[in-house]
Amino acid sequence: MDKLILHEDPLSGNCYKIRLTAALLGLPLERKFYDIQKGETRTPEFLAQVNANGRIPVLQIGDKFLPESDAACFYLADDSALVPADRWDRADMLRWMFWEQYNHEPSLATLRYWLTYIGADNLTDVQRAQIPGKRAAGEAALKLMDERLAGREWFVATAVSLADIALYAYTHVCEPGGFRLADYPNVQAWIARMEALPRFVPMD
Ligand SMILES: N[C@@H](CCC(=O)N[C@@H](CS)C(=O)NCC(=O)O)C(=O)O
Repeated sequence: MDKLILHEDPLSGNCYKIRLTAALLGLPLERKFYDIQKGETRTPEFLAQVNANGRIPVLQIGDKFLPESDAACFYLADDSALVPADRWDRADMLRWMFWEQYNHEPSLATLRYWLTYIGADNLTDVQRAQIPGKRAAGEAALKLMDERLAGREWFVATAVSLADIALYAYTHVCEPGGFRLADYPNVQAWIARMEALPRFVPMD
């Protein structure tokens, strides 16, 4: 495989997904850091060379740049056991990854970012007005995860896959966003299983 460079901000769970995938696969990854709070992903250089969408993570593979965390995880894991061989299971894995991006990350990750990094006192009125809706959506997402994990170890089939990695990234750090993991015991047990995986690395 070509040299891999992760353009990232270590506070981002989306970036961590890629780092965790590489670690579980034993793939070396160089890291290049940006501070999103200082707008470092919005400079003309970044927009021209790394990602015209102005966001991290971006996985650089040789001279190619791949934005979108779940696409980057897929690139790394495509030929590994983190992507199920069975056609149905592979589609089921993608189902959970798309759901993570549309229903899970926009509530759990956003509330963590707003309340931990921006700070409740610095939010705009528009952001403050969105908190109850995002809290309800996050609780609904955690409940759905807890129900899915009843009587099973992993989100898809019987082995850890990219679906687990994508969902773990912002679930295990959701409490500063105002969520209570103790209300979701199956999710808590799954978090412990993730953290016991060989070659697991924690978020910075
Ligand atoms: N869907 C994208 C989301 C990327 C994203 O929202 N990145 C955030 C950090 S997690 C970012 O770069 N924010 C800085 C900005 O928008 O200026 C993914 O999964 O990679």
